Amino acid sequence: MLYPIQNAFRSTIDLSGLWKFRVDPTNIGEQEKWFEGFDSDLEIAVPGSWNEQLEEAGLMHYVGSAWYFTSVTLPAEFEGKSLELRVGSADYHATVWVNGACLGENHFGFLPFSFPLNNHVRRGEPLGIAIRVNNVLSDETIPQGISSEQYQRENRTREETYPPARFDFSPFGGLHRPVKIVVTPHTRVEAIRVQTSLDGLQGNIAITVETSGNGSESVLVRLNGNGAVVDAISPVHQGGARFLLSVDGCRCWSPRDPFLYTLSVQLSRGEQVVDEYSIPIGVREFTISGNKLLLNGKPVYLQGFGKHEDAYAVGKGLHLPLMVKDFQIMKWIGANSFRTSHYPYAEEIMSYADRRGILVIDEVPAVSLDFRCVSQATMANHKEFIRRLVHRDGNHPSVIMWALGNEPNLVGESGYADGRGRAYWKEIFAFARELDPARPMVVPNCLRAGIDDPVLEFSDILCLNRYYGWYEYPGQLEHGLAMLGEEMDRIHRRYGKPMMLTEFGADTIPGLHSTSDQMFTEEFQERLLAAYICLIRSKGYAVGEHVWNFADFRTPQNLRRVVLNMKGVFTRARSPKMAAFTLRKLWLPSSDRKD
Ligand code: BDP
Repeated sequence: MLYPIQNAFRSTIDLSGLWKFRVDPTNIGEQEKWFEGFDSDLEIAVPGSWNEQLEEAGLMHYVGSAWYFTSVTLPAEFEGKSLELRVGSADYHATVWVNGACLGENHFGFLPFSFPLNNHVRRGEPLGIAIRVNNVLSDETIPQGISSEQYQRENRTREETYPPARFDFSPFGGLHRPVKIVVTPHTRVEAIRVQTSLDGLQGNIAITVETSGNGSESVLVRLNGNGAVVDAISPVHQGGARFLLSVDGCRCWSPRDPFLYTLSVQLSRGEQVVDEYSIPIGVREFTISGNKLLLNGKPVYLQGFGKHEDAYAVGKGLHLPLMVKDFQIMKWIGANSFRTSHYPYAEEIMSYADRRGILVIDEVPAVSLDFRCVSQATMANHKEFIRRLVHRDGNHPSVIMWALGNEPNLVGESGYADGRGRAYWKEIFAFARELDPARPMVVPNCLRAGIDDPVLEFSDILCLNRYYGWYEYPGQLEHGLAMLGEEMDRIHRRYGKPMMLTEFGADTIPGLHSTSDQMFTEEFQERLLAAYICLIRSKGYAVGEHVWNFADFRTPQNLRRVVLNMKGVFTRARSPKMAAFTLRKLWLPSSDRKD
């Protein structure tokens, strides 16, 4: 699904702002026709989670349905155009009505979806838009949910969280990304897929264009940038066209020089151009060779963070000043990469990563799958999620690999590796590779799933999340590190692939200090991170280190968390803890440092 843009053929109306809001804990809204509009004293900012915005209205831990309503009158100039209502993301389920008519539902959180609007628009009359969002998860959804009863049944009362969740981030609800009306020609460019590779100094760009509507006859693609213009034209055949463009003396995209060419795609009928869509294209090649990751043929070592979309008041909503700040911090500290743990981030963030030259591991929110509860329906949702994500993010040069999930079998079920888990992952990896044969695929492994975890067999890079010195051997750093070093070697011997630590870290209360090793102090975090990094770098097969986490983030309530997961190197408000300065010394090459 193409990102909405504005040009001579296309337009958008951004409906970000304050919407009417009403919670519906007993699900009476549909019966009472709230989709036609409703009375409420509450307004809510879109984008944004309802939890912290409306904490005082009792919504901090709310799990259930809530309704959003706004209205807009479209200018007459849009007549004759195709109109769609596009929601950037709604977590986790949404049903959309316009002027009382149900347009449809969406069950894929963190991803955009849209519905055609034309049949509902009347000249000069307002469009009433109602969206019911529900943040309840189940065994079948991605991510999976859990209930309090389930925790009790399994006798896991000390692990129970409120609200109940299978993962360690707050299951915030709401319209988390902008809602837009997208105005395009009826005959248009529907999708563009770009894959780039290098042949010496020549950049090759394979382009697939899909069109929709009637009467388009030809597609022109033109790549422009760095003094070069390359183009090609093709008749539309079976609703699309394919191209292979080459640029000699290509200016490759890399973190040091995140250069973007502009690819414009023009659709014509006879001599008349009927639509145009332009995207920035980074030409680059990311491959694995032996125990090395190569970007444009040169070894690259990943240093950075697992992150979250999480901030005060806005919750998981897109917050552009925070996005800019986070990237400034990543550059300041010398990070070259991050993982979108544990779900796809906003499209705006992915495009910004392209422009800022940050490498991204793009993650599907199959977090902590519990294979006792995985069904065919879970698998079907998982695959559909991957399909939509590859479609959404496949053109970003910053996206160097896909994480198809995170820490399966966190519950440590003994039967997981015996065939069912393997069959599941085999199918998921094969499905994903068909969609994107070029990018490596991984799933970070957790200690509880063990060394037999089938994701280690199928991942192109062995990704480990390890907490020795914290959850295991708490406070005993030396012992923990010895265990880690031994385990890394064992896993590498067995699977023979490059390895990275996708998570390691320690909860840290800013301002807490100690002259001896003491968990939760700033010194302990600093020492743990530096010691892990030293160990990781001593392994010739290691290709990266991602600290858990970039910043403190809100979690469901449980006895392991004092409101937040405090493993951030920065606080939730983005002030640095001591470890930030140590990481900066380790990460920022002296040539890049301004001090
Ligand atoms: C890992 C999870 C991550 C948690 C982290 C932690 O992947 O989501 O936040 O542990 O406990 O297992 O801090």
